[in-house]
Amino acid sequence: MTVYLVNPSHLSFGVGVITPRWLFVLAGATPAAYGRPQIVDETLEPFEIEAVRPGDVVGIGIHTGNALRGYELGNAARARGATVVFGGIHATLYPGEAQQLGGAHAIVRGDGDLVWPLVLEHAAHGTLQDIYEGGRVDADRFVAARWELLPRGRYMWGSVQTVRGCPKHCSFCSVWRTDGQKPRQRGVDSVVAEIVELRRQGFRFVALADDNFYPVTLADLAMAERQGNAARLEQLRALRSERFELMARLAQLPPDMVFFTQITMEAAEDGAFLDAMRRANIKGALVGVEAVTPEGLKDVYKGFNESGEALVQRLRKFREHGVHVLGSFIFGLPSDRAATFDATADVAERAGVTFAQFVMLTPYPGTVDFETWEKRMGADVEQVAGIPVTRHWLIPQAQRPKVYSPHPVMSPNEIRERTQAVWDRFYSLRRVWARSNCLSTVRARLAFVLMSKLYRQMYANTGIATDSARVSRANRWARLIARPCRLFFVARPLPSLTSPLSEG
Ligand code: B12
Ligand code: SF4
Repeated sequence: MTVYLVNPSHLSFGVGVITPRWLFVLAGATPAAYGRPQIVDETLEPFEIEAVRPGDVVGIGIHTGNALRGYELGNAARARGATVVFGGIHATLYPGEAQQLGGAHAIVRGDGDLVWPLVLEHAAHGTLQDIYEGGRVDADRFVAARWELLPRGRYMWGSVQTVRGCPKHCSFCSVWRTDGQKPRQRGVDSVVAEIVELRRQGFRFVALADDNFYPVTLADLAMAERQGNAARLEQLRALRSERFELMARLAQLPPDMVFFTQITMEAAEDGAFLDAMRRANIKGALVGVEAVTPEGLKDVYKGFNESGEALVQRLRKFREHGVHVLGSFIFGLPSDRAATFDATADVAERAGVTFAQFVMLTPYPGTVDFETWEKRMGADVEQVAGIPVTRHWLIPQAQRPKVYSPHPVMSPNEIRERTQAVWDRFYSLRRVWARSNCLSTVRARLAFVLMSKLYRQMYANTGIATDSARVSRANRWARLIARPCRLFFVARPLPSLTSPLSEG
């Protein structure tokens, strides 16, 4: 019995940007008795389904965007006599769908780390259940990724998770509902061991695949103190000091390492934390700014963010402490008006963010926004290819419309055009070149310009429907430049690198 772990994608580029972590974690959770799991990442090459034999187990992990391709693979694997198991966020949210449309014999909901060996045992003995509840595994039981199974020369960035879950409750985000609001923070040793393994192989760029790298704010500590809640205070302090310990250990790794993470803007309150990030070579972080007005922040339940001038000052703090910001802004919030677009672009510029993304409000399954939108669309919702748009991920890729939350005064087209104009403005050559002054050599500045343009090209796809000619042009372009781009990210392998010792 061969165990396949498959990351579906309808597009393959030969080279991937970030390692899909779940593949290597589930490989780590696969007992040795089943042999070496076969890892298939379709963002590199399509799955050669002909290799699958009766009795093999094919594990497929899906998020909403790749669910349909996953179902195609599930049906094909089942037709070849394999046992098909689905997992991942989308299967967790819609287990019935994978059963009805994807040929699933079983679904794993939640974390796969601990339940996967049981699923394999049941598959081997023919006692498989329909659904397994993987739940939310405690941080000290997270399974480490098996990086020795990485195909050579294929990825630009490794990915290591240090904390899962987020205490906030933004309306457009599913993380707090699926991963929970209690931060599950991994022990320092296991995180560092994985990073060392990646650097040994020549990865110097590592994405810290966290929901929120700053899980304990100063306000949380003050609140616990005010409430006289000694146990909570101690717990929060322990989490916070573990963050500092992790960063101190990262700071001892080879100086060519570059880390990137996701963090809330609250971290700007804490200069010591930002300094520790800089020393740890956490050079950049995605900060969910979302909106620049108090009304916009209220729209998405993100009242803990600042707006206006205070926002500009908060974002500047990151730069002042040597941490670059990738600002993430959302357009199409109910309170947005025509003037919001320019106002947002102004804030992004004045705040000195190094990169920015401007996305249109999209109702993702599992979010509060999705529930409101689905209810509002009602029973006689518009259909494309016979499928209601509230199940847009089931519409064949070529016909799949982009789905946006309806707006009280602007049409999707107006929002799209205005959003594109903001991308054009922020990534104009003149502005990118001016931003590159954070670097000292002309060569580095030119590389910055190239990366900015690449980023803009990859993410500014805000079309209402997917134009297949444009997609295939963009794909050819991405395939062409992906290989040389990878060389920029890799370093000489350091096979004898050892883990830095704890300072304690
Ligand atoms: C890091 C990250 C990224 C990175 C790296 C992606 C990569 N190549 O790995 C980047 C920045 C590139 C990214 C991009 C996007 N992301 Co993202 N990302 C994440 C994040 C923060 C962590 C993912 C991760 O590595 N987790 C660690 C692994 C170990 O956990 P896991 O994937 O959940 O897998 C576990 C279980 O789900 C389960 N499992 C998973 N698969 C399988 C399969 C089987 C068979 C079994 C048994 C179990 C199982 O077991 C695993 C171990 O416990 C998640 C949030 C989250 N907490 O999941 C969002 C998240 C997955 N991303 C999300 C989104 C929306 C996107 C984008 C569409 C954003 C955009 N607008 O461009 C793109 C899509 C990219 C793509 N085509 O894949 C959403 C997905 C929502 C949804 N319903 O699909 C999430 C949940 C965040 C959110 N705000 O809601 N992302
Ligand atoms: S958007 Fe960010 S801060 Fe808000 S719930 Fe999701 S992970 Fe947490």
